Amino acid sequence: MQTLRYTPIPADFYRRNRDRLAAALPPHSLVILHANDVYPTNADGTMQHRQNADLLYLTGIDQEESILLMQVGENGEHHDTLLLRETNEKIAIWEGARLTKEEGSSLSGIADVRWTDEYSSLLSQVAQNARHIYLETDDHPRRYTDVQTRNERLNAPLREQYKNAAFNSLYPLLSAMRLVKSSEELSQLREACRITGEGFSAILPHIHPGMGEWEMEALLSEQYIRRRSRFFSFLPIIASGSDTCVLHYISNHKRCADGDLVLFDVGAEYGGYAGDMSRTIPVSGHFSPRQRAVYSSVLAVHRYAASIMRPGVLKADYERLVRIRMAEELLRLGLLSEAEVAREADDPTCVRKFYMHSVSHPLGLDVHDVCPSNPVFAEGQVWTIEPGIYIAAENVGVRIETDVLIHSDHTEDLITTAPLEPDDVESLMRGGKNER
Ligand SMILES: [Mn+2]
Repeated sequence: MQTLRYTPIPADFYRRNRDRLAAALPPHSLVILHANDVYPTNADGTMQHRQNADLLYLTGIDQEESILLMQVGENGEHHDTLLLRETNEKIAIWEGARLTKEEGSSLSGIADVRWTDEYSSLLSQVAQNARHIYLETDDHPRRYTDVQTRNERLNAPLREQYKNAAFNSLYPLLSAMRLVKSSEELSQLREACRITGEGFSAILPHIHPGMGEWEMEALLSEQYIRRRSRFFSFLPIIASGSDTCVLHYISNHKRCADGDLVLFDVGAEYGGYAGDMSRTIPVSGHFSPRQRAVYSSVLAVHRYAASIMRPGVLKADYERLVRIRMAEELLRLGLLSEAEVAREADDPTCVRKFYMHSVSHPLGLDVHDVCPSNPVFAEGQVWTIEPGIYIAAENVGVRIETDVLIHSDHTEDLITTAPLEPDDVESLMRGGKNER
């Protein structure tokens, strides 16, 4: 299906991903992967469909009720079947036609495409012979929900039905694969990051004291959607004053008072990939001396983190080194004492009073993308770098976040379209008007 909104990744990428997954599986494995549900709201309402990221990664199919079956043979050769929801007259009139078999095949590179009404009979044929059955489980360490996913619900009876097969999770394999980005993914991520920064820079000249946080959100969404982003890649955080210290503030309902900082943690989604950027600005257009001091400390920690994010470094060691560097800045700002820092010089947990989160997470199809536990940095990975200092007693919260691609000897900032230096923030906010 032709989409003019964004350029899809060619089918060869999805074919390669399935080849690599199959090569990692033991002989006579069966992979079963379902689309995510369309989640209900109230009455006859639903949320917008959000595709299962692993299914998207292996097929490129962004449609509800889709299913991928992969039958792996003796030597990694595999036969793949894509099952799609068939369009009927009612669907065509109310929702618009769904993918044809030909469209499904050309997007995914899978030759064997069928309608979902064949699923039960096909599954019972192929599952009988499988020695290993690989299912989707969401093992993200921070996942917390009572809601059962479509994969969990539809796969639940299989363990009883196919007692001779060994059941395994796809999560460790796919999270390791998804951590290193291909050139096709990088071009989508670069575009998501470009839009994220460029849209933000475009609204800076229009920000002034008294403006509502929601009005900034409205300006930003216009900038993103005009640039072909489908929507924000996560609920945008636009927090002024005391709420700059609320890490996941999303109500965006206050007017900004003169002298406030405004913390933006926002991202545009492009072609299924997420941008994720934080910038902190003075709503008046000028940082106070204290705000500038805190900003400069966060920026110094940010630059340090980028300088030590190198292939071969253990993520946990990197986080610890950043905490040590952060302690220096918190000392300089008068927020911690020498004694507090000296007590745990190797890993000063006292910094947690003013810096409560970790500095980096992987980025990709998901904003907090999947990765194996205890990851090691490597070339081709994309991570955020987002230190912050939050001083609730002073209504000063500053977070600065960029998205970077790891190279052999440096990290490349993918968001070059938004200012980092405090002078550049102020100058963009003046927007050429020389009011100073
Ligand atoms: Mn982030």
